[in-house]
Amino acid sequence: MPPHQANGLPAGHEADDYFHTNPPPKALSSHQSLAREFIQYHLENSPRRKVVLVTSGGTTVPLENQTVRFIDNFSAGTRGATSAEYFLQEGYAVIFLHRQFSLLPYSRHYSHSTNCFLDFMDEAEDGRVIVRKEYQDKMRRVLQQYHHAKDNRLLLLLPFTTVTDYLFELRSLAVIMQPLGNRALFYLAAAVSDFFIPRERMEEHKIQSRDNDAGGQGSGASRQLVVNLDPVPKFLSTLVQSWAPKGSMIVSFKLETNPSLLVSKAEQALKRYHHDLVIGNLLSTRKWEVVFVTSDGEERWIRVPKARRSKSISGVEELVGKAERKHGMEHVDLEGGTVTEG
Ligand code: 9Z3
Repeated sequence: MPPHQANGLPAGHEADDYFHTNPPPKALSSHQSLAREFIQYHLENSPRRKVVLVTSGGTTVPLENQTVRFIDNFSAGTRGATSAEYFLQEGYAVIFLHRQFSLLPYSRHYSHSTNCFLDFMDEAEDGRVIVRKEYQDKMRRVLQQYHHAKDNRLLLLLPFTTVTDYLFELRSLAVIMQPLGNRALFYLAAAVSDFFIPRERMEEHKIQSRDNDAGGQGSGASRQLVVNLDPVPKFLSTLVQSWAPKGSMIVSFKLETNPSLLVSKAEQALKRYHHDLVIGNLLSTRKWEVVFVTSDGEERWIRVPKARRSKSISGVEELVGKAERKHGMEHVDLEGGTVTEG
């Protein structure tokens, strides 16, 4: 018997209803074809290849169908993009489902305001544009890894924007990944909105301020915009129960701001969804500490020591060890240690 939701419907029903009443993203069928080809390629060419779906970045909740305003979820995509690089290093093929324009594996080193690519470049005496001497070694390493991933078709980049796009994509990808069986891993680092506006209640056009209404200015409460959001169905239970391949490993992230809630919320999620692992993090310390919470009651903190805190924590190596133990796989050891226990 599938577990029941607060509204009395079995877990899958709420999600089914969601997909009938909200429109799929325009790119869904082209993304499905790309993902099918990607999985097929790896099944045929390297049948032992493990494939991870990494989700990354925040989902939006549009307030209008022709969207001018939207609610956003916090996430730059650092965790997802960094983790994808480490999964690639560990020999995984990666489907990177990411918020459009958020950070991407490899290019993340040279994008965004703090890492503007122009600051890494120079003009040589003969007028050629070159990489500055002090950045050559690192950029060569990043470039080699990037080319390795590209040349071996190990990285598939698929963008989403809204929470509805995200859920349609997640469902399709999980189903497409079914032939992988226990070689599939789900690493759900995207920051997914808990609330949304259902299609039938969404304004078509830009919401007007009351100033524009015939009959005058309006003030105070009459000019407030009251937004009424519904809860997003608990898709994680449906992912675990029916979309994902049997025997696959499913890892979700839990983001909190209140330290006293983090571990209990992670435990609650595991009890509710019956997946493998919740990686908890706090907004303020997420770059150097995470907690692994497993259904057997294990609570394990992984910390980057103070001296190395300029590096982002990924936790992937620890996780890969767990996945391999779960499936009795041999471990392929690759360099690039990221985490240290503290
Ligand atoms: C996370 O907790 C991620 O680690 C961060 C990464 C969003 C904090 P950045 O991209 O940040 O490096 O800037 N993701 C949150 C996952 C989430 O929203 N989980 C939901 C939940 O726990 C659905 S699985 O309810």
